[in-house]
Amino acid sequence: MTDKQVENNEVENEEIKGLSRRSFLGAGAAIGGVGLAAPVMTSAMFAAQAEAKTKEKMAHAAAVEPGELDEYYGFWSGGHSGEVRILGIPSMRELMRIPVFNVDSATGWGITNESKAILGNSQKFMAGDSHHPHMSMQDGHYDGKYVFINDKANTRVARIRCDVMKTDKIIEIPNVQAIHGLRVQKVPHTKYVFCNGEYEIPLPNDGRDLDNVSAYRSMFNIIDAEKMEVYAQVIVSGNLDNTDADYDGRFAASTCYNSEMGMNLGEMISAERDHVVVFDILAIEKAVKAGNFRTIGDSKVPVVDGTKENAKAKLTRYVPVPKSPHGLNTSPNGKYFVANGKLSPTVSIIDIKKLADVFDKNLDPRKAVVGEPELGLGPLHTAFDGRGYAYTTVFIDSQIVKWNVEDAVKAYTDKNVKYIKQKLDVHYQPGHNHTTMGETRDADGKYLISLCKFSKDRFLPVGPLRPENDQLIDISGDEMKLIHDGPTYAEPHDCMIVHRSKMKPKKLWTRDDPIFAGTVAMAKKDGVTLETDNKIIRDGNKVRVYMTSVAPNFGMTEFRVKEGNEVTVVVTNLDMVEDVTHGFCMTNHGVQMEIGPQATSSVTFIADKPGVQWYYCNWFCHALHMEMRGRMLVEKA
Ligand code: K7E
Ligand code: CUA
Repeated sequence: MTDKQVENNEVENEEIKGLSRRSFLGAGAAIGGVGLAAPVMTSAMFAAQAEAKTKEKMAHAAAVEPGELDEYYGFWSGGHSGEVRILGIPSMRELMRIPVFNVDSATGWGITNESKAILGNSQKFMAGDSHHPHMSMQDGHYDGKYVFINDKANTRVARIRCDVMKTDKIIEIPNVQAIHGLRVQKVPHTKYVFCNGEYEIPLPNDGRDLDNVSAYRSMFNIIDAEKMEVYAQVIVSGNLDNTDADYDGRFAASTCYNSEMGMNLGEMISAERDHVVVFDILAIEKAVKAGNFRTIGDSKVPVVDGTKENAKAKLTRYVPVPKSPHGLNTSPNGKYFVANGKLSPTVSIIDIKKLADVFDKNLDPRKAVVGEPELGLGPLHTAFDGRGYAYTTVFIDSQIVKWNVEDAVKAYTDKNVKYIKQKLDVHYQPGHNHTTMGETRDADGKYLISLCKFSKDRFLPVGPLRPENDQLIDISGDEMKLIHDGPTYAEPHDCMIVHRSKMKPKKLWTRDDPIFAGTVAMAKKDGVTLETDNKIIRDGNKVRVYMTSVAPNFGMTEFRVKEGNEVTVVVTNLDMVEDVTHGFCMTNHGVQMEIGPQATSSVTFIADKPGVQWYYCNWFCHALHMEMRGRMLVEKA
């Protein structure tokens, strides 16, 4: 055992004897260890856990009964699983998974022609790392229309349509590497999605300047939300992390670490201060309209210079904050940006009104910082309840800190003012947290989710790879109360919680849905009416098989092709019944897909095996679901 592990296990044992977790994790942090090693489960630990469970059960009595509906939809990112998940809050029941950057066997995402058309050139990646799901807004209120999400792994941004809960656009962002922080413009509406290119690279990154580190840059990206095109990019000094927008429609702000432009850890954390970069979106729009931009390589995207050295352009300002800040969150009253210290035990409160003076009257940017409360070790992200309180995750201390924002501002000049209201242990090491409606004007302060990176002893051990722990906390009263442990698979970095009144998902597809418009056009060319026809079109080596489905039948129970034919099967689900989804699976061909009620889906494969190949419906649809199948007869070439 290493020293760290020994200490960690001792610490776990102390916890059972009743010592506070805070003191031991604090001690672990003090010697530089974060206490991450998984403990060995002892019977005493199981007993302690059972006791804790009973307590939590009592608190949980207020949760959702079977058959009842949740009050909120939660959109969870799926981290390096590449997907998005929908949970009901407060039950924490997982309602749906939306494949985005991953390949999904159940729905055929990444397999069907419709999904490949959306994935475009990037379908070759088959992997992704989704961090930040955020919903479009109208005047600072969720509009229930889209959820946007980044792919850090392959530098992409995707859009999910909330009427059908499917991804409808995915774009690759040029000239940058690793899209990380992502938020939407809140006011006047989500015209733009803001996202950060995290890693600095040469511009263009075509093999030049490999060793010329001083030429590396990272950029802030402004995406047209409706067109899903990059509107403009802003070169910055340092590399960007998280971002958020104001409630006035003028500023976005990003945390910026590595102002040193270092290439390794030691170099990256040498300076005492890094920055929050503030972007004047209106000034950037003006610069683009005036043609004050350049383009890079083959990309046509306007690129403007927002580096620290180019201060005279007034596109950006750099607010110094303690080194390596991480989360950036706007208070729902629109007054403050809060930058979370990560390596500093503080968060920096930036007065958004004063930022106008920083840009317009040359006020010293540091003067916009109006509070820097000390909260604990490793502050990462902050959420708000709409009643003046903020909730910050402190990673190393494994806690949520509830603090009063205005009191923290007062404490900046009057050390006697207390601002911390409560510290709650969470299990363990939280990253993001999120309150109900908390990133909008409608923050209602009912629930808080703590997305804990480690579950350790909270669940039955399932091998070396453990679930994470998304904890539900009741924040409606004076005190935060932990009411539910939610194991989750890798790795929900972030979530957003929207009241159900904002959502109007469809029950059936409409036949003119743009997601399958391409397939409808192909059928039209073939003279096929999808809603009535069961037809085979032979086009040289290509065969297109059009069939309908009505539970428990495919419109075609056999079709004949030649070995080596490229076969496209198009299925139109004529069922009008809510929740009757069919599937199509061609055995031994790696082909399957979902066809929702009134939808059309298609898939293309090579019939490379002579003989009888059965296809079947793989979404349970009817008492005779097992019988819903047919034969592809493949003649030897
Ligand atoms: Cu803090 Cu990618 Cu939002 Cu993870 S980031 S925690
Ligand atoms: Cu159709 Cu199962």
